Amino acid sequence: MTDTIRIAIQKSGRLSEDSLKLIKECGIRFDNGGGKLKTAATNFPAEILFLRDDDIPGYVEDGVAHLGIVGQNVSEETNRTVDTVHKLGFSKCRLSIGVLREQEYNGVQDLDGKSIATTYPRLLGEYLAANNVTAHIHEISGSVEIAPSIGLADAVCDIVSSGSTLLSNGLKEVETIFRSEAVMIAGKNLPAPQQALLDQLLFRIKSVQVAKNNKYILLNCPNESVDSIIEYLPGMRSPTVLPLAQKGWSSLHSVINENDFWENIEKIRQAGAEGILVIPIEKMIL
Ligand code: PRT
Ligand code: ZN
Repeated sequence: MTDTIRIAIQKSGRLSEDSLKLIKECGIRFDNGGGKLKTAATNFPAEILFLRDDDIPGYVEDGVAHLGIVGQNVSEETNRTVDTVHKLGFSKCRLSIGVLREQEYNGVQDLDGKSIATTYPRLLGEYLAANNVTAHIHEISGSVEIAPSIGLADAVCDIVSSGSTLLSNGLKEVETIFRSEAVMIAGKNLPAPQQALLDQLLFRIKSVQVAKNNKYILLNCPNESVDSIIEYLPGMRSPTVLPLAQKGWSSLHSVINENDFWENIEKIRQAGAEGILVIPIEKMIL
């Protein structure tokens, strides 16, 4: 099937659920039961491959998969020749350096001559070189946070999300070297049919993302308040204004951005709006 697009996602781990959710929100249906390694979509020319996240950039580079969903941390560390085509906004985390809490720390130069345990030797090496620090990079494959307390290394360089793992291992976060989120990666020079399918997918992903950042809003207001309320609710082209059965009143329908929501809702109420309903939007095509 040369006109099928193969999408690699993490089989099981922190990226799996959101990756599957995104594909489903794009209207692509498939059966992922039974711990399969590969499944075909039923209503879109796509195959989903379930892999370890560290292997995804390599498979995309080799063309085994056309697309992959991985953390930027993994994509950058593996340093494969792939394109990052879209940021997906989930699995946000950072790659940070931590040292024992009781250790005095005044800046990155304090790491000179120290040993740092990590599973990210490439990104750490680049960071140290950029800061003119010479430290020994101790590459280990897991349980990095325990290294200082058992005397294996002076510091760690690992993924941090809430910070509680560092805290519970007696460490403090002293440098953030990389900020990451899940991204979609694609092979270089995709064949034309797969590039066309990628374009369709990106259109759907963007519609889902825009919808998540916006809410549908309906409200009632006296006719004389309509103009001032519209200033806060410009909508897509412009809001819909319909007469209520009660004389002198209107119903106004529009879209409001999630980021402006609380600030604007207060102003809208002060301008005379009442009976305000706010509804999630599933897809939004601008
Ligand atoms: O089996 P496979 O190789 O596929 O999975 P994995 O075990 O290598 O990766 P997984 O599922 O743990 O993580 C996948 C991706 O999720 C990572 O590459 C990151 O892009 C992203 N991500 C987001 C995280 C975290 N948050 C996270 N908190 N990856 C790992 N962690 C770990 C971190 O290593 C540390 O042990 O969680 C701990 C820190 O968390 P806090 O909340 O205590 O700070
Ligand atoms: Zn992994």
